[in-house]
Amino acid sequence: MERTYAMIKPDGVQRGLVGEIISRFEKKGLKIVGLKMLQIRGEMAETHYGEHKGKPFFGPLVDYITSSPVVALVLEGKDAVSVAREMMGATNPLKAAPGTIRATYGMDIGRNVIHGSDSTASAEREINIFFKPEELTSYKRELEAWIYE
Ligand code: D4T
Repeated sequence: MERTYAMIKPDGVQRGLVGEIISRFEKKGLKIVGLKMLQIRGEMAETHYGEHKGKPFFGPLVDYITSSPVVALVLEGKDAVSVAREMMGATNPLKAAPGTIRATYGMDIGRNVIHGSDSTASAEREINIFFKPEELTSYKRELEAWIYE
């Protein structure tokens, strides 16, 4: 089983999409093992988006991600990183496949509602930025046999 980091961005929270988005992950069968709301501040934003430092959209991206609370999630499941990314769709909501979260709820690349780790290495890095080890849970779901063969 793999773990991935997902984050409902400030626009998703402000627009009241938290429940609907979390519900999609739950219905898919991904297991929520970490969940919290937090306000991202400067240094944390720069650590998270460090790879984009120097790009023209970096400043607006940091302003946006720190503008209002986010909801941070750790999701567990078979191929969780790629499963969650597929559910989110392409970075630009106008290019995202129909039915994905970004295609369904987004209109602009700078307001794309959700973030998801793009590899298992990024997932580990991002989970460590946003969660302390003791904030993550490990539990058995009784319905596991109805989700996985
Ligand atoms: P995140 O990291 O938010 O899940 O997005 P992606 O992994 O899908 O895409 P990314 O890292 O390339 O971009 C990070 C973040 O920057 C915004 N962005 C990106 C933007 O505002 N303008 C741009 O031209 C690009 C490439 C959107 C997502």
